[in-house]
Amino acid sequence: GSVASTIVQRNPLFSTINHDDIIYFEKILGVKNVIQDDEELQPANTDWMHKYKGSSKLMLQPENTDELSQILKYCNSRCLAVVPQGGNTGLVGGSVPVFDEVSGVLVCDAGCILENLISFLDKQGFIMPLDLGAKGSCQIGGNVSTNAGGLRLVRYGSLHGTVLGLEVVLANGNVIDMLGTLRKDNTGYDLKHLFIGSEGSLGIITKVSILTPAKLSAVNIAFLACQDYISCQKLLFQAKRRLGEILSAFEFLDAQAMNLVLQHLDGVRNPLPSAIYNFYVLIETTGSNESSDKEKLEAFLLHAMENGLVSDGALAQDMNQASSFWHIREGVPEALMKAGAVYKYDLSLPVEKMYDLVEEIRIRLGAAANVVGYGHLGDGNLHLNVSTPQYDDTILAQIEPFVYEWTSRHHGSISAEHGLGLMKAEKIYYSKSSGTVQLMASIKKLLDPSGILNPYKVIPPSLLS
Ligand code: FAD
Ligand code: 2HG
Ligand code: ZN
Repeated sequence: GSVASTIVQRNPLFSTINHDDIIYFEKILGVKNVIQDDEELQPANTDWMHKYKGSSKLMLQPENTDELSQILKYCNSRCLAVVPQGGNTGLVGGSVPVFDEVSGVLVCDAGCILENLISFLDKQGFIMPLDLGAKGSCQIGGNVSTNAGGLRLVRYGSLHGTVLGLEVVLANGNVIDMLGTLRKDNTGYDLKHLFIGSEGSLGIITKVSILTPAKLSAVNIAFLACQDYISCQKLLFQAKRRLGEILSAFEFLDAQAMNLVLQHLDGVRNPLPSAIYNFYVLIETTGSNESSDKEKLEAFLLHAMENGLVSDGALAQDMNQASSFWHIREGVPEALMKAGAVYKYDLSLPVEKMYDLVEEIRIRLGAAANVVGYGHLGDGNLHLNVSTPQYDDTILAQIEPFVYEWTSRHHGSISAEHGLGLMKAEKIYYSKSSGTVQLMASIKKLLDPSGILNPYKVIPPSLLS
């Protein structure tokens, strides 16, 4: 697809990098971790969607907190802007883990790749409380900074619940040790929460302590088809009651999303090929007793079929099949990327209203676009994606501000889990009151008075000048 450029006027208060800066950074980090080569910078200056382009001339790769602290202190004194970056899988514009087996608390560096943490814990009989399609490249520091939701939130809750502590470096280089490992600690303000989901705008996370659930032996996955959206809703209602404590994921995709995956991803097979259905639902259960869990799931499915909620379905018979079901759901963003240009919206909405928006946008855009709805139905989180051959401002004008106004009218959130980034910094008022945004700006000014951390993002820049 082509690139949609978002032009940001550079803040003239920021300095530009000079030769002395490079010498200083090389002294602290060593030559190999100070990168100026255009070819090496290019991937870091381009987001996962190839939609936003940066123009940073320098990438620094600190290897520990102390190095990061020294370079931030220097950048702050020189008024050099800094963009924190983890795995660069964000969708809005090395490492030694330590583990306590009894409490299940993992303490690790922010640069740990999520999938490596998952494998590390697997050997100890634990799992990460979050899982997402980008696990192979995203880093736990990036996950915490975006407060990533993902596929298991319905069971284990958000990172505001599972992150027990953080080490953070502030813009002035001060290292703040909040790396507690306690479940309960009501001594004063719980400041780590400010950094969870603040998208690198208040400080850089260097260490994370996180509560990890035990790995349970019985995991079952069903891939189901529903003919209409009301059946998906009823199925969710039933799943919460009949599967209760073993429900670990409830995801959905519509026929348009399914078609994209089948068309664009190699080796994907439709588990329910006998007919075309309007919706597909993936349900996962995780529990400790194989036979009783299976019995529960089968009784739930039988009831759903008898009541006409489910038109067809398949239960994974082995690990390969289970991962092939997950691959379909997790593959939607990649399939969309391959299909061309994408307008992405990540919305929290009341479940009963959620799909009305997809249908309304479909009517607005007609044949000009492929409108796709999928996401974390169990959490009330819709991923509305509009796919077109190229970026086109007339299409954008038909989607925005309509989609934001619609969401605001239904008391939803314009960013359920991806954050605001550059894309939505100016849209924050659709979901937050002006008093709340003012308070956010005051906190930003307190922690980062020169505004060097992730400029132009999260908070409308006009509030910070
Ligand atoms: P980056 O993209 O590098 O950075 C993201 C933001 O965090 C930036 O603002 C950056 O400045 C900041 N940041 C990064 N590291 C730090 C740090 N150490 N300290 C301070 N700030 C930092 N998100 C979900 O919520 N749920 C999903 O299910 C989900 N699935 C995805 C699937 C795919 C295929 C892709 C590409 C993305 C998906 N995402 C999902 C988006 C999600 O935000 C990221 O995947 C992930 O959380 C970002 O981690 P990262 O290390 O790549 O961060
Ligand atoms: C997912 O749930 C991610 O697959 C990405 O959050 C959603 O690309 C999207 O719209
Ligand atoms: Zn998601």
